[in-house]
Amino acid sequence: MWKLVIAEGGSPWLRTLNNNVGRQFWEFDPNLGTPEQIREINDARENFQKHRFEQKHSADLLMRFQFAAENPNNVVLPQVKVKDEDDIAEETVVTTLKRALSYHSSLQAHDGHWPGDYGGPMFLMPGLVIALSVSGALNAVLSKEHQKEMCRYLYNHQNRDGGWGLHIEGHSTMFGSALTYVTLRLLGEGADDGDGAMERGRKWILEHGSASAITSWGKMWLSVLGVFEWDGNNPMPPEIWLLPYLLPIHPGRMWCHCRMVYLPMSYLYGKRFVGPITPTVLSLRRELYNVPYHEIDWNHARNECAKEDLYYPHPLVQDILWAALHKAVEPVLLQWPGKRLREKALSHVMEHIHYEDENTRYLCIGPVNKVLNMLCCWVEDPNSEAFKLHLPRIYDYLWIAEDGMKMQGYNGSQLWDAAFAVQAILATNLAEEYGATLKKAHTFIKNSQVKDDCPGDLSYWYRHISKGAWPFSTADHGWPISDCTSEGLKAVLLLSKLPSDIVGEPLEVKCLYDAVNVILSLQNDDGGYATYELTRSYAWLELLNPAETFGDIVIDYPYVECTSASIQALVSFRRLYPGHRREEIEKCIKQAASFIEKIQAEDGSWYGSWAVCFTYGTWFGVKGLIAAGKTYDNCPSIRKACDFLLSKQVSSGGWGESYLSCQNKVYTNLKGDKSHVVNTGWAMLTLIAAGQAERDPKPLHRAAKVLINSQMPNGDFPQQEIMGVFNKNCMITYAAYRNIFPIWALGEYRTQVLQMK
Ligand code: LAN
Repeated sequence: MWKLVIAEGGSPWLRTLNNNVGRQFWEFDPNLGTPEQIREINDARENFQKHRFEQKHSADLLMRFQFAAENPNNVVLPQVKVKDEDDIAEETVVTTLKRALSYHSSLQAHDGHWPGDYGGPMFLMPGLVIALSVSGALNAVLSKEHQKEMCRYLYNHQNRDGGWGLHIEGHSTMFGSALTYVTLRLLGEGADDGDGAMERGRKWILEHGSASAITSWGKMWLSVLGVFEWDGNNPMPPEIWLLPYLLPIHPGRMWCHCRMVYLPMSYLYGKRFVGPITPTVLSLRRELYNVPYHEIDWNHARNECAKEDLYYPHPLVQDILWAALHKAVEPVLLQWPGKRLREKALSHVMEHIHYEDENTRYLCIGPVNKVLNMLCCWVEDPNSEAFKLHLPRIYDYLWIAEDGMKMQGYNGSQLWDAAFAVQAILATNLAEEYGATLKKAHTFIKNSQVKDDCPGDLSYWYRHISKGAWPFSTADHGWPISDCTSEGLKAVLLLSKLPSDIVGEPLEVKCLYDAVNVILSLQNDDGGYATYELTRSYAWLELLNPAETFGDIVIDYPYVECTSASIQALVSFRRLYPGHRREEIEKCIKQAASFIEKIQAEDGSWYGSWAVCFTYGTWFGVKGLIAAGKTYDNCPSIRKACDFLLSKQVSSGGWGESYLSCQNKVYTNLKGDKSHVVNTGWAMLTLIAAGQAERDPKPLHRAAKVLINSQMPNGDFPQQEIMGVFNKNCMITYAAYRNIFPIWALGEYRTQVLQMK
């Protein structure tokens, strides 16, 4: 049976700063599990498979089964339901909350964090499997059980039409389909395996323009594997790193995720690296195309892209630029004396790769650059220590649920979830009963703060300060993020107000100051906040975004979420430490608030970029303005936002926003105007914060009824549609949200609506 392991190392090649706090990975132990437990898992798998076209999101059941077995004494109060929304008794809400909190506490790991599934995107696992295949490490790293579960996952997420999407709920794309097909083949599946699934996959690919119409990132992976020619790729010259930083296009000015992905890609491109040409590779060259491989027009393939994949089509400037680089510049750089420059650029790039590997304890910033960096280390030296140091960190990115084993979008969402969970629990006013949970979470948050800046001259490495920041996942990952720092700071400040015999010792004041320093340092001139760094270049650079499936990747834009979280954190801090950097904080809050007002849409909403989307963004927009001292009565923005949300309440009383909102930037209900517990939670939190209870509590009662009645017999809430998003177009799972936001919203409902009656 599979077992989730927490905060453990287990490899001499594993680097850690804090004893692996927050680390989560799955291990297979053939001797584990009673027959009943194994049956329970198999039933869940079967059930998922059976309903996979209606319910595409798994419910993270393997982890839940494990925690249930570890907490046999977790008492659950009897379930309560509401019939009449006009008469919700406080007792009913309190019972619902206690049931939800006991359940959620039972999912907390011993190091204080809430582990969970952070899957969703379908384009991540192929990178891992291709990198491991070409470096010959596949079977050493991924056991037969791993590979079996990965195949299960890929088959489970095949669409009805035979293709695979960009993410689990998405329509079929060439990027998803060709890469998944290749991955299944590399994992040992035959071209006709899977009860016709492989054949249907191939058919989808061949009918939609074949693998030559895959997106640029797909072309790169297929080239590494040897089933696509490097000549069919647009140039990614490593020399760009040698340009002066003054130029707006310098990669040091790009969004760190973009920069960190194109860094190793430029190495592989610059080297024209191709893995060993095996029989499977030769066979794939036949399976993936409509014409014989040697007849493919690679120059034409450079700009081909299936229409299903095109979210951000290349503007003409790009085509001209890539053609010029491809035809005129590359030939020079591939021959002496241009080759000398190429070599210099490659070694410069490799230096940066090693720096980033070391300073993330070989986790790297995300799943794409993790496997690319790992492969670059192998290409540089197959026997290198660097490659060995990469291997144990692969498991940090893998997760298993009843739909199979997936590769996650990060090494988890540990800090983010814990910071929200603390705020949610405290909102219920039941803190004392859940003191043990809060204490553990507090310890976790304290252990996850980033203690130091990266070493060396930060500007040489294009790194911002990190000392005092909170990361999204773990301290070992270590990349500082504006809103993670803010949510982390908000959580520890709230906890510092409670008795330390209940929640543990507060964080040292100097650590709070460090966090504030990070937040202040991240404000842009226009008052807004981007994600990891200051905005370093111009929005027009997006014209050069070569990734057809993603929007807004080239620079780090300011976001309503990041800006609002920063205001909230600084306001909470100022209340407790009014003397510290007073004027700077004052000014920062003011400018951030006017930035938020400025970016509000005409209809009163805010577009959130990191979850779906108008309900999420509007929650942040309103919370930020209220923290900055605005009210419904004195601020038209808040009034408009409330009207907006009220106009989107569905007939059941909840809110349900589809992921299509993000892509199309138009509010879209879920199919059948269904409500979703997470959207309902955000909308309630927003309206309650804006004083809806005093004006007309009826919409809040209706929403509370939806949440109460959605609770499951064991205290859990149902996993509904996928809620996270990035780069406008790709969805990502936030498994803890289904518990956190109903708790938070019902908590506020209890204290701000019912107790105010
Ligand atoms: C994340 C996860 C966390 C998220 C929040 C903190 C929630 C947000 O408020 C700010 C942005 C941030 C940090 C974020 C940015 C984009 C990420 C890193 C991700 C969604 C997780 C995965 C995604 C990353 C870009 C995926 C790899 C794909 C590429 C296109 C490079």
